[in-house]
Amino acid sequence: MSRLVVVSNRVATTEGATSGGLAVALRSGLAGDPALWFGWSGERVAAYTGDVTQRRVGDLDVATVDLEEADYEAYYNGYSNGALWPLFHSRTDLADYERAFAEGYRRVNRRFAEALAPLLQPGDLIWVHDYHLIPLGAELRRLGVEAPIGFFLHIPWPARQLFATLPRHRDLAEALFAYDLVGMQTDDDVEAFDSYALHEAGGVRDGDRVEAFGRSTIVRAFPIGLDTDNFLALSRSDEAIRACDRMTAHGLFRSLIVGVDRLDYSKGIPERLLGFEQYLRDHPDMVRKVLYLQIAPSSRGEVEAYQTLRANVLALAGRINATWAEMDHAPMLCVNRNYARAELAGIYRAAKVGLVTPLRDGMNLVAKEYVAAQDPSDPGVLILSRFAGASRQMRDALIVNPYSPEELADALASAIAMPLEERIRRWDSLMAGVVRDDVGAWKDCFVAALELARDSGASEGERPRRATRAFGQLSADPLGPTPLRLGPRLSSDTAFSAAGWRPTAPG
Ligand code: ADQ
Repeated sequence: MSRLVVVSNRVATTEGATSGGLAVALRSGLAGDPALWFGWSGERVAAYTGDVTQRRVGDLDVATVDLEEADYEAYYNGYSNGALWPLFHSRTDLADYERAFAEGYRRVNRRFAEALAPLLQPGDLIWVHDYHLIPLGAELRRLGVEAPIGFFLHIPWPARQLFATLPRHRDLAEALFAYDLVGMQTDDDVEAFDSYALHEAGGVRDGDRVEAFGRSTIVRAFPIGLDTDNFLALSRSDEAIRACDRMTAHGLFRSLIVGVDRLDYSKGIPERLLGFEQYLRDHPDMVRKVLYLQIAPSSRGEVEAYQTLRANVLALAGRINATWAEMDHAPMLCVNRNYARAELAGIYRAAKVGLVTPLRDGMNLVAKEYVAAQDPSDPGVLILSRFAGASRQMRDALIVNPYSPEELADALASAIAMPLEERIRRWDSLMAGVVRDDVGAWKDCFVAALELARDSGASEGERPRRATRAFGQLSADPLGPTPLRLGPRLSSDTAFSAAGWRPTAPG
């Protein structure tokens, strides 16, 4: 069996303050098979050393490097979270395109490649994750790495005209063609990528394969799932039951509405609060009958846009309570901290409504967690933004436009009044998808497709050259192209049936 080498910006082997969806997914997705997880340790040092720290965590090999302060600023805060994150979430107004950030991004990707390459063994499959590391594949190829390399983007791919606002956007898009396989969350993301590759870069699509920049790669959707078995076990734990009891007691005679998000502008928290305010305005008789709990721990607090967002959310929550609270009741609670996943499971279960209304989201695992935590005999209702990747699969949620406070208010009214029979019918269907398309299926499917991409052997010279130039280098790279072989086209059906799994058909 091949060893899987997973590379992500952060290596987060234990649940902690900075864990987001990617860390949660990888921790559970990697359990079981031989694997190495490589990435940043989370530590910052004055000057980069390139020293790799290796350790074993359970059955997982972990290798990390420290980042130097200047790299942290330029690569992490600057390019990754100050330019790519807002751009890929359609917030070009917040994107900061400084050339020094792009240089730091390129430098760290090169450093990661140089630190990782000596750890690779024959037969390894390499799987690179997310927007921090788009050029890593090209950097590894430049160092002569021949192993199959796949890439998965956890966040949305932006619309063509937005992507073109990024200086040197062609370099970034071209870097993806160093991979054997590129995975995105949804067909919408694949379409947006195609639009760029075909219309901006003069490429063509043939089945799953996209050819552009004189190279080709497979680009298709692999919707990520929940670590469902693990989450179900957590939701039966004493910690979950205690949290559920606590919230149920606190919300006695009231319907609990819950939102759980990292405090990020992509999650639509202020818009959601406006929707809740509209609901109270439209239904004054319900003011004492509902309690909205918004859990939103701070993330990326050093970035200005996040500080502004935090102030906005706290001001709105304050306004809602100032308007509607009475001496013995406040309609909402806004909590700025992390909870253990088991506690979250208990909180979800106590809530009659799960409000998941991002303005833009690659998938959104909170939506799936909310469904998994429900009591099958009395499940709550999921309200889900149409702009979350999850809405492509979870058609039995109440799908809303998060920009419209009236629509959010109407959805809240429908959810709170929904009869038990309809709640059970919707939940049954949602839960079937959460169980079937779990994180294990996602991983197996991606890895099977990556193996097929490698094994789809053909005669020498048929395969378009792989990217050998590093991100940002001139096309006339003196290293020149390396001729490689191109196999018969890998069809998506073959890839999925190889893993014995198909994604839920988008509605
Ligand atoms: P995120 O943007 O982090 O992930 P999401 O998928 O919702 O978004 O995952 C968040 C995770 O963090 C969930 O597992 C949730 O339980 C946890 N979490 C949130 N608030 C918490 C709190 N207060 N305490 C403890 N845990 C908390 C990125 C993309 C998503 C994509 C995932 C996975 O932005 O679109 O779904 O990667 O690919």
